[in-house]
Formats: sequence, structure tokens, C-alpha cells
Amino acid sequence: MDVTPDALAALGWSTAELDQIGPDDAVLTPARIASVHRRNVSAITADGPLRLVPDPGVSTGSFAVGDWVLCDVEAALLVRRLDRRSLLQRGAEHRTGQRQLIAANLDTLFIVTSCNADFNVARLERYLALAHDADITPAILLTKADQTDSAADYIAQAQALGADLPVVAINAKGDDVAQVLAPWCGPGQTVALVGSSGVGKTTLANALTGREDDTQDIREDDARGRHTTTKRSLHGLPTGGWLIDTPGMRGLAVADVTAGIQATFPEITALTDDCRFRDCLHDGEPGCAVQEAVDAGAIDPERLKRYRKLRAEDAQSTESTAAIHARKRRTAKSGKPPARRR
Ligand SMILES: Nc1nc2c(ncn2[C@@H]2O[C@H](COP(=O)(O)OP(=O)(O)O)[C@@H](O)[C@H]2O)c(=O)[nH]1
Ligand SMILES: [Mg+2]
Repeated sequence: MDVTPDALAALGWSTAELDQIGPDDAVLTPARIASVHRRNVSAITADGPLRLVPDPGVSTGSFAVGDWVLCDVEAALLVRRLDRRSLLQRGAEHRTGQRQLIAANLDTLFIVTSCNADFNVARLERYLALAHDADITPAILLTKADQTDSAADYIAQAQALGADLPVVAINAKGDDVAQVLAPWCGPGQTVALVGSSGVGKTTLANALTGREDDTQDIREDDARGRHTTTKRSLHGLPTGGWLIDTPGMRGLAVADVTAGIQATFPEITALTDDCRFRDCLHDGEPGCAVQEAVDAGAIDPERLKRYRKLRAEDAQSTESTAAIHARKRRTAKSGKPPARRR
């Protein structure tokens, strides 16, 4: 590989990628995918941007913004995708059970909420479960700190969700945004913003990139593929980091994120092995170690309630996804669609 490691590191290249390179790959060039199109992908190499076409039969839909790939620059061919360090996906689509790729190789997920009525602990826990499940380190940004007298209360509530969890109260319209968020946006670091509409994601993104994007809310799901402004893409930041736009993260269904939920509620997960029943639901079963901890005042009963609700929702969606896949397998076997139930 004829590129200096520094130039690649600036794009987010790490030992995780380097470890996947063998002697046979010496003729290939690493590139990071900046956006995905129908027939090709835009990518960035240490030498600059280029368009790449995958092998015939390989859909561009199998690539995500932020992916590392190896390419043949002369032939403009995408040869191979490297394993991802992290992958943000959208919950399974209802009809097909397919999960949509949102962004790959993110280091930090900025979970954005405001110091006002948008603030909701249960929603933050959902985003945390999503981040943990995707192997992305979360950080909570509390915007509109300039519009409240009780920023400290919001900070305390958010900090209660994890002692190591970074929590930052901020005025997204202030002129110190890039400076305050610099610890996560340094050279080679990749971030994304998620959160409800109106919390300040576009304002923050503009402050980070130095661009002027419309702060109007964009429509994310359009069945007919209109509103092409919603394309996900990778943007370089003046601080040396990278920001991935993530339209399409609006729907916040939790499905198949069991591991993420466990990581979000560590104080509960740590006790589940001590329950008498392996499949204990911590809902009044005898010998429940979690309930005992609640009774002893060691676990917040509201946390337990929210944990149970999230687990139940996750289990249900995971089950329905499994059912969709099973139906597809049956269809594939018999060669005809299953009889429709009336
Ligand atoms: N005062 C103040 N206004 C903010 C802040 N963050 C966002 N806004 C305003 O809230 C509105 C919605 O912001 P926008 O960035 O479009 O939110 P998005 O929907 O998450 O992208 C805009 O009018 C912003 O100017 C903040 O921290 N302080
Ligand atoms: Mg916006």
C-alpha cells in the first residue's frame, strides 16, 4: 500500500482495519465510503475522492457510509469491504424484515435532546441501547441550555444513566460548539447526531462543519424515493474529524438490540444470573435477585420498569422479524408464496 499511515489515519483508519490487510492486498488502495448511490459509491482515498463500482452482482445497498473498502483505483473497482468496527442500523422494515444500514465505523453517537419538554429518560435509554448494540460510544448533548435555569437538573438526570457517560449541556447556537465538542471530533474520529426533530441536530451539524444547511426538518421516509436531500453522507470537519448525516434514524423501534439493552442497564444485568429462574422477567417471580435489589433500595424501581418495557418490546419485534424470515425461507423452499390467512 503506497499511502502513508497518517493520511489514512486522518480518514479514520485504525489498527482494526490494518489488521485485516494481507500481503495479497498490497496492490489495493483503502478508501472510505462517503455516500452510496444506486450504481456506485463515492469514496475518499488518501489521495482524494473517487467513484467506485462494486463487482457485478454485488448491490451498492450492502455498503454503508463510513465503510472501509479496498479498491483498484485504475479500474475504479470496489474489491472488498473490511469488517466494521461499529454499525448503526435501522430496525427491521415491517414487510421484509430487512435492516437498513445507516452508518459504519462511527466512534461516537451524539444523542441530542433539549433542556425542555423533549427531555425523556426512557427515550435516552432507547438511544443508548441502540448505540451500545451498534458498538458506538454514546455521548448525550443537552441543547437549549441557554433557555433554562435548570440545566444542572437535566445534566444530573442524564448522568444518572451512566457514570462514564459523557453529558454536555450546550447552546447549539453559541459560537463555542466546535470547541466544546472537540474532544469527540478530533483527527480521524467519526461522529453522528441522533435525536428528535427540533432539538438542534442541524444547528449543531452546521456549527461543526462550518456549513449552512437548512434547519428545516427534512422528510426522511418517502416511499417513492423523492426528497433526495435525505442522502446520508460523510463530511469532513475543520477539527479533523468526520460527521455522518443520518436521516432515516427517526423511527426508533428497538428490535434485535438485546445486547445493547443489557449494556444500557448494567446494574440490572449484573444481577440476572442470581435469579432463581434463568428466564426470570423480574416481575414478581420468587427468588428474583433484581426485585430484592429494588426492595433493598439498590436499584431504582422506575429503571426496572423501563428495562422490562424495553426488553418486552425488543423481544416482540425480534420475534416478528424471525417470523418474517421463517416465512421467506418457506416461500423460497416451496417456490410459491404461502397461502394467505383470511
Ligand atoms: N436558543 C437555542 N435555540 C436552539 C438551540 N438548538 C436549536 N435551536 C433552535 O431550535 C430550532 C430547531 O433546530 P434544528 O437544528 O433545526 O433541529 P433539528 O430538527 O434537530 O435539526 C431552530 O430554530 C434552532 O435555531 C439551542 O441550543 N439554543
Ligand atoms: Mg434537522
